[in-house]
Amino acid sequence: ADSVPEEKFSLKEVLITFQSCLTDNQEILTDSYVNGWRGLVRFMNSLGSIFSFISKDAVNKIQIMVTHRNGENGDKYETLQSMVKYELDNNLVDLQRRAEHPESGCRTLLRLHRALRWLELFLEKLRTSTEGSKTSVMCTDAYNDSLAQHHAWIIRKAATMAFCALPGRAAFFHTMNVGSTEQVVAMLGEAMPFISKVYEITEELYKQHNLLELP
Ligand code: 1Q0
Repeated sequence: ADSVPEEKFSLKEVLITFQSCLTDNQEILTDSYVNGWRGLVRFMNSLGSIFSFISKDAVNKIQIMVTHRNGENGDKYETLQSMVKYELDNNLVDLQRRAEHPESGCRTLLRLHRALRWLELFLEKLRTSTEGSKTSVMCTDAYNDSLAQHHAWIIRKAATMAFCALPGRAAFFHTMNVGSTEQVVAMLGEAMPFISKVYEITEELYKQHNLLELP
């Protein structure tokens, strides 16, 4: 599946993946969702090894989802909606504390879902930023308004320190390999609605089933 040559890597393809997550009846395809994260992790790895403690965790969660998908009941994991139904109906989710099912699809995906909120906030800041804006500040603000609430102090500290190593806005846009600043801004404007939509639908699904605080 990973046949795109390294030098052609563009963040545009990654962000467009989130568009292909949505089915006609507003369900979210697990494979596309996971592929979107895979591409983001690849991009993050190109930013330097200081982010490897983050990508390690992300890769671990991606792998858990792939294992569910490749398992005996893989078809039950085709969409996030079918996954939630299957795992809840069969008591495969630890609801109070981590116990028999520490790697349920529901709790694993919740971590990626929370990170998607960070991505949404960060991309919107990048899109509306100006030449003097600092990526590290935008990234930290986005993090504090989303993921940080769910992280222990030590992780918040490590994450905030890593963000300081982000390249400046111009270099960051260059690494995205999308083209001029105008093209980056246009691409972000195009991709954002899909990311927001995927986030919203997942949030609603988790809220309906009372899964937003899974341990
Ligand atoms: C470019 C900078 C990347 C910033 C990524 C922000 C996320 C910071 C998260 C730091 C925490 C990672 C360490 C482990 C945390 C876990 O404890 C936590 C909870 O899991 P658990 O099992 O302990 O309950 N895990 C998480 O919260 C999941 C974190 C997943 C992070 C996935 C990040 C993927 C990479 C994204 C790079 C995107 C760059 C996009 C730039 C776009 C530019 C247009």
